[in-house]
Amino acid sequence: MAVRKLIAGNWKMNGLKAGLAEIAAVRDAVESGSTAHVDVLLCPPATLLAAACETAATGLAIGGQDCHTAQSGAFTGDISAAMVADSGASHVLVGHSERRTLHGEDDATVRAKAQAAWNAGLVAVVCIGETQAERDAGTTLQVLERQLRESLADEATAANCTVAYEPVWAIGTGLTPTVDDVADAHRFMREKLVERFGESGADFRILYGGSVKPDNAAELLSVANVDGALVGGASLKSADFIAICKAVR
Ligand code: G2H
Repeated sequence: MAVRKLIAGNWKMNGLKAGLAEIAAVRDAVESGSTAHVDVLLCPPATLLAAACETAATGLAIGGQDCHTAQSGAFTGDISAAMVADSGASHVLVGHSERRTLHGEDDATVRAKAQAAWNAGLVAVVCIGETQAERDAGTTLQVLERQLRESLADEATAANCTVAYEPVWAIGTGLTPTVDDVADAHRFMREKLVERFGESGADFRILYGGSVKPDNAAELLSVANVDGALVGGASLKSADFIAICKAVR
């Protein structure tokens, strides 16, 4: 079954209230029907979640960038999945490589965060990907197999979980893997999902992320088993992000 593509924007630690105008512009593009062939998601910083949900109205989904494993408690500065959901958001990213690297999150933590997301009624976008050193060592597929196995709990379904493959060395660097490398990685992840979840493994979305831009989006998004994109830097400007949405064929 062909999976409807999702274009997701990850603003990371960028965006003040003025950035709501960019969200409004994406909403207008969605409402105009010009992106009707894809689903569109924006993940602004936590401070903008509630306002972004009000701005987005229907047709444009809003997500958080992270959540804690617990639903509440003494965790100063953290945000729970329940809080993300309470803001009106429908999705949350978990296990982004910047969280794994800069905050020491391992697969078990990522799995627990995804489960917390599901308990709060959110779709978890579970990020995985190999580092430059792992790539150089030729262990990309082993890393992806381990991260898929360990970061996804058995309760994962195509409805509550989206996988985002982001080669760490391609994030924010302007470097992208070759189309053949992307095809090999996505085919491998698809096989692993089907092996584990049966036929429904074919319905999981597998996004590609890492330096997706308007000028490379069409090529990357045409690769088999690439069911959308997770876009960082190029999601900050609505014109670029909308161009990427329109690049999907
Ligand atoms: C990867 C991606 C978005 P960028 O982190 O998650 O960022 O598109 O800037 O490489």
